Amino acid sequence: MGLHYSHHKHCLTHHQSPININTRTAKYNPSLKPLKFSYDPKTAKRIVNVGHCFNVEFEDICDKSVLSEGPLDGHYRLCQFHFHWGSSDRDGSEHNIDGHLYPAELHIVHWNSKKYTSFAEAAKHPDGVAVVGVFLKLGNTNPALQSIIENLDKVKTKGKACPFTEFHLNGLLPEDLNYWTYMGSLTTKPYFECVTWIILQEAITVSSQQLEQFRRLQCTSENENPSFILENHRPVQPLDHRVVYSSCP
Ligand code: SG6
Ligand code: ZN
Repeated sequence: MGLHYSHHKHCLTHHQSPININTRTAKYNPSLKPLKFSYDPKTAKRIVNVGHCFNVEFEDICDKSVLSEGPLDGHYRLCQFHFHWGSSDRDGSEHNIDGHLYPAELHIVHWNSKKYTSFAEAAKHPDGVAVVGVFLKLGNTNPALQSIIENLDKVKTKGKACPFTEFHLNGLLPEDLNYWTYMGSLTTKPYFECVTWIILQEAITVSSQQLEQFRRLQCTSENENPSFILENHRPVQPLDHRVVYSSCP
């Protein structure tokens, strides 16, 4: 008798991110609550060039800036946000919507401070991390984004950081806070399956010139031959048996 390899294959779970979101098969879940963003501008700390993108870091030693409600149980503490973009304005987002890519995607990263004591610990658990994804579509210069972009000159090369305080992160959120949600992973190494993804349905705008500034950042250190961060988005992963829920019908 042969072994049932196909059975074995189905036992492995693959809850990786990003995914393509099919808006017609996403399931409306009336028990999903509206999201509650409580961000304190004072917790913004610094911008760091991490080589494959730049992170805007927040002080996360206490629950001053938190995300709660929505699909979440308890509150999740804000620790950083970053963007994914592409080598041209035609692609760049990680999540796809009905096979369509946006030119960029903002990820606002939070960790479960009710259950865990640090991001590193939280990332080892399926309920450890919550990431809010916001799509960027081509349009007018985004003023909230401009204050970040004006600082990118100071973090041109890998490893550089500059202070960045008093930032109103709410300015990067769209008006309509309806969302899709599903369980997935970090989109970079170590790809831990620890993320409750919350993808906002309404996009914010970015200008082509602003996207160009992202691509001027270098993935190389100061003393190396310059090479640029032209793109940093992971391709979509299989949905498998997962369900994507929508907060609105
Ligand atoms: C970016 O995404 C960040 C990096 C890491 C990664 O590359 O620069 O800090 O973030 C939370 C974390 O480890 C994965 O985060 S993501 O899944 O939201 N894209
Ligand atoms: Zn990301």
